[in-house]
Amino acid sequence: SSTNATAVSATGNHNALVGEKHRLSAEIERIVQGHLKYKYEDVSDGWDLIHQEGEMKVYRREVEENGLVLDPMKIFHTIKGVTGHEICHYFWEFQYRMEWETTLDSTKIIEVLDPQTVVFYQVHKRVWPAAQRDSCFWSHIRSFTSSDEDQPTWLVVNYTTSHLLAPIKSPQVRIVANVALICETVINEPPLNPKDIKRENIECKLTYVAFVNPGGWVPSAALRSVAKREYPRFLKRFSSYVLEQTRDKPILF
Ligand code: 16H
Repeated sequence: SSTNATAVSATGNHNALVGEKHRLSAEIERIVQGHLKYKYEDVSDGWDLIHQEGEMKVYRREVEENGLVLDPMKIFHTIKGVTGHEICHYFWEFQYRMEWETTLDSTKIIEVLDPQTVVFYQVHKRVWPAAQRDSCFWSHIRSFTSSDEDQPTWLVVNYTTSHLLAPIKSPQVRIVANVALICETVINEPPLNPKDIKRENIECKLTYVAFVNPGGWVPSAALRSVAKREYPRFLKRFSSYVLEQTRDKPILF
């Protein structure tokens, strides 16, 4: 292992080293690349704009399979005063989760795969007239730079996985999901000295995509109205949470 390798011991995996391959590495690579490609897909065809509020635009594509609603969601938002790194940091880190999530009863990390990848087990609040849901997913955070001038793009992907520490216990129903938060940072009127960049000069352009199979049975109309209400609510609450957390802190580029 190289010198910059950092051992993560908080949850007991002493083999979680930076850049180290593990059983999910290949899958993570494939799913991350898929999101990056899909991000540039146009929403003019087949997507309905179901909610617009300030800079936020919420799109939905109606998809049903065997009477079960699988509508993909795609949300665009621009948040002034924060970076993509900050947005992704607060979305990915376990310690902040219950401060902005209002749709969960509980969350826990059941495995640390590497310093950028953990496995979560979450119990969701009953938000619709059906059985309670839980979820088990790997959550991966990453940044990459496309050119030298650009600010790095940050992303978090949450993708359902099975895990020995999270067996499915009926009547609880497992949600299957593939969710990505992709963030680009824009610097407006950049000062000559990068040290002089102020929060008023920065904004984060984010794309949030969710493919969610709620599992079990849920009445279509109820699920669609919950989704239409809850996704915008989540993004509003989460973005004001990040603004509040970062306001008096140095900018995390
Ligand atoms: O992305 C959100 N929260 C993540 C952190 O808690 C977890 C989420 C996820 C959910 C299920 C399975 C894996 C991963 O990425 C914010 C989600 C806000 C969603 C509110 C909408 C609820 C509408 C009903 C849709 C079906 C429920 C599944 C929730 C996504």
